Amino acid sequence: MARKKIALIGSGMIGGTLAHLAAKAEMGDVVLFDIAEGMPQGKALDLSQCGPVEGFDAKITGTNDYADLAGADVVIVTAGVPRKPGMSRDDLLGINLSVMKAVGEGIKNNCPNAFVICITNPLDAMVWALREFSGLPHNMVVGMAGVLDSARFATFLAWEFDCSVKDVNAFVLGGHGDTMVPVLSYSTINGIPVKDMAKIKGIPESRLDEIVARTRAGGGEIVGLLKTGSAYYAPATSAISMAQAYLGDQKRILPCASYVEGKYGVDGLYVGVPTRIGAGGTEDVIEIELSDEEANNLKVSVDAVEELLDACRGLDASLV
Ligand code: A3D
Repeated sequence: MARKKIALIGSGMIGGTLAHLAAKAEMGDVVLFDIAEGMPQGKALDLSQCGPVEGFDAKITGTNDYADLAGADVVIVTAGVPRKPGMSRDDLLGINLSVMKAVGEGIKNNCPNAFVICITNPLDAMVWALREFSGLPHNMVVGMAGVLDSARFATFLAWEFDCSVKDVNAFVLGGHGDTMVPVLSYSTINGIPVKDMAKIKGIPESRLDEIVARTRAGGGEIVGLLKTGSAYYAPATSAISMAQAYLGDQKRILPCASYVEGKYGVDGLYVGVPTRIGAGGTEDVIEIELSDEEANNLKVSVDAVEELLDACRGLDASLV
């Protein structure tokens, strides 16, 4: 059987990390694409030379030509610009929307059968626009945010409870922005609800509120420290877990920005929801019961995504 082909559109900080992780896990051959000339080729050469040391078999190439993406099984999109301190994700809308147009057309013309994972911000609007521009079926285009946001939430909970991150199951819904909804009622420490664990440990609810707030602002905290860009290690590894779920038909239930039609009171939007990923792409959206407060928070988040889509439509008349 031929090796799978993983195409990475955008070869910057996340793109390069994705290439390393994909090659190291021998997910398939990797093609790094970027508009910057020489950069994807240089990273591909450098990464190829990790092979003998790390012992992986994967062909890694770099290109500026969309034709080299032909036949890709998975495409992960990070093309665009990241945040700098003082910027919100929404500040990236105009520039990254035009990037999504070029990328969507490149996918449509060269690898229309791929499973496409978008990471470019503002995520929920960009994944929607990418789907529109590429014309791929909705189940084959998904956004990565929830796995990362949940990982941030889980990290902070593990630190607070002084327990292994492996035992924390943390849950975040909604858009990937300051309105995201970390859901404590579905978050557990190996099955023990987080609120019960807090009582056992004598941790006040106000402390859990602080952890929720830190999770919401988790990306900005890293931007503020790095000063030159945004997080890349955890975003990359999160997208890799989604790609592996697709390639291995793993049927994993992961929080992803998926196309929601009818569930959660949402009609025709990409928003962060628990999603089953397998060989059929995003195969199912799981609608969980929410408290009134959680449902209201989700509505605020969904409204914020709607506003961004209206802004996209205002910028590009081909979007309806
Ligand atoms: P960066 O290191 O700047 O890489 C982006 C790359 O895209 C650069 O190499 C550019 O040359 C390239 N590029 C720009 N325009 C095009 C184009 N038209 N076609 C192909 N390539 C192009 O950024 P990064 O890797 O740190 O971040 C990439 C994106 O991910 C940004 O939009 C971030 O905001 C976003 N991001 C999202 C999350 C989520 O959780 C959703 C987390 C972290 C970053």
